[in-house]
Amino acid sequence: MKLFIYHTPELTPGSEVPECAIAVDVLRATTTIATALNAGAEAVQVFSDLDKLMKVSEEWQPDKRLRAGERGGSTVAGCDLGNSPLDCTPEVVKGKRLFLTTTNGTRALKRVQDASIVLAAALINRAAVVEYVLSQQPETVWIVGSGWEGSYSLEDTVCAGAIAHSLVTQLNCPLNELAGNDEVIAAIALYRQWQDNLLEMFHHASHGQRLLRLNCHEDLKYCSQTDILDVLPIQTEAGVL
Ligand code: 3SL
Repeated sequence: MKLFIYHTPELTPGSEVPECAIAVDVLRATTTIATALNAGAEAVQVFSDLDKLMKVSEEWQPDKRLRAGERGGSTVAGCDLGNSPLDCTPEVVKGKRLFLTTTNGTRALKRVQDASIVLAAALINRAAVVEYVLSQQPETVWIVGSGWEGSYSLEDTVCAGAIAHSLVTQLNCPLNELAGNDEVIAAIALYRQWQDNLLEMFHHASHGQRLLRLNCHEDLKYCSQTDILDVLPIQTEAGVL
């Protein structure tokens, strides 16, 4: 297995896709997706475009759908939900399809949607994702961070490092055997530095700061937990998670 980490969708190589792609947006899209599915959502369908989301979801029975939209951290007018994982309780999402658009996370998922295996990972479901990847043994794996509008984000890299750290530990192989690019080594080092203080790191990160300004303290706390949900958001043939 060769593992590559790309910090943003824009940094992935041209038209290629890997056998297995893992999209990461710890703050907060992939954390929200994992939480919604764990709480019994029927599926999560992601869109980079709001108008398309509105059009496609219109065809769905109103009591079976939830429109979730975020731009700049805030809820989009006309949507039922924003992008807070804390809103995805069983009472709200059970049995419903979530139609989700966010600033960056849904773009990362769209970029890798043609890979044979597409997963959405966050810290909260890291172990479930790693276990699945190890069971499939794909030749090439990409972890793609969402970043923020094309630039690097600390929290996605630390999550990529958490996944890479767990893979290299469980494969019990030399790091350079697994690492397909230097980003893998750097991300693991970042995770090992901060693994016991992830919430503190989120408070330093630029998007963490942005969310704190929007009073999302509890979101940061929730998103900084590791391995708390045994849920695998995986793209089906119908193109939903
Ligand atoms: O950029 C994204 O996709 C979002 O996750 C951003 S936010 O955390 O909802 O502000």
